[in-house]
Amino acid sequence: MSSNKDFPRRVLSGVQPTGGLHLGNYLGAIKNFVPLQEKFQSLFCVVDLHAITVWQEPKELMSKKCEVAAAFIASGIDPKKSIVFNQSQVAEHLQLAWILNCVARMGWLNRMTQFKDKAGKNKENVSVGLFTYPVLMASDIMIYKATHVPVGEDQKQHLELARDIVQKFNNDFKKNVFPMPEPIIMKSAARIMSLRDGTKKMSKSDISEYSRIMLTDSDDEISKKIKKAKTDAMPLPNSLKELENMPEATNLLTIYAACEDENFELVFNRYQGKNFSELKKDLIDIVINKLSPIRDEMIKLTSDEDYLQKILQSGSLDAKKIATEVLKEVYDVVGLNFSS
Ligand code: AQP
Repeated sequence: MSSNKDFPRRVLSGVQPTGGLHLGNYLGAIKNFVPLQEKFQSLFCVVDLHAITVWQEPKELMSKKCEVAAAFIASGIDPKKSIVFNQSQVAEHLQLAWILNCVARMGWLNRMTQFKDKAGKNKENVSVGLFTYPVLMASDIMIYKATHVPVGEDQKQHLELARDIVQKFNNDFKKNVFPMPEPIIMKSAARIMSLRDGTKKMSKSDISEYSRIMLTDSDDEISKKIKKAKTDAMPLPNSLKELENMPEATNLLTIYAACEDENFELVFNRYQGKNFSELKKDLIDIVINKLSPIRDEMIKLTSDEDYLQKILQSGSLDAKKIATEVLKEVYDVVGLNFSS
């Protein structure tokens, strides 16, 4: 049985360098990392080994990693308070992942909906890595004995799998090696949806650029994308009940509330019965206010890739110190270590 009381509280989360970060990544994940670093020992990771489960152009990968590091720092993550690092530079993630592959069950992985969504009809032709991705994610968490994992709602199922793996590992080896990782999912922005279709999550891989606001978008681009966002011809409804069948309106109000750290219902009350043009006009200002300082800082930071690489390298050395100890303990427990 797992109990977390014997473990220091530690946060781990990661973002893939798959090319550009959007408002969903920011509101659903990165923004929430910032206050956590004040309360917990925190590790924030650029997960390039996850990114290469689908093709990544080798020449572009380093810049993409630097862009994620820049987004972390520009959003308020302080590399002096948190460990900001690069997954592939800490090989222990992979060593533990293999052991966890031997703990996780095929049936568990077969249930992962993100694999089904991403593989689609092409199931026979996608990489094996895309299928085992959630085991590597469990390893990312467990190699630091992380107790808390802030993620967007789309990652909830993967986190549940990580919890199953923790439980089975501790039970199989009859030792409380790993704490049970708790998800931290901010209800207010758990799932930011596409601006073109309120039933689909905002995502980098959507073919329409108008579906997402990027952290690097200019004020003009933000304004154009919000103006073009899908809405109904009718004004906003007068009750929350009617809003339930309006995913695009709900999404715009969610973005507003999350950017302003305001209660969703209060924002709704302000705009109920009004035309969408009024909501959109204010939302443009709010999103620009929130994102433009981050974008400006990101532009400054990404102009000095050496600096960002140094942050990632130094963070990776700090992360490795924790990971080496945990892996040694795991090797002992599993019976893989020599006695001298
Ligand atoms: N739309 C979203 N709303 C809220 N949170 C989101 N996250 C992603 N999209 C949304 C959260 O962002 C963190 C980092 O995600 P990631 O870039 O590592 O991978 P992802 O979830 O696969 O992002 P995308 O944009 O959806 O990529 P593609 O299109 O490649 O699948 C995670 O905590 C995630 O929950």
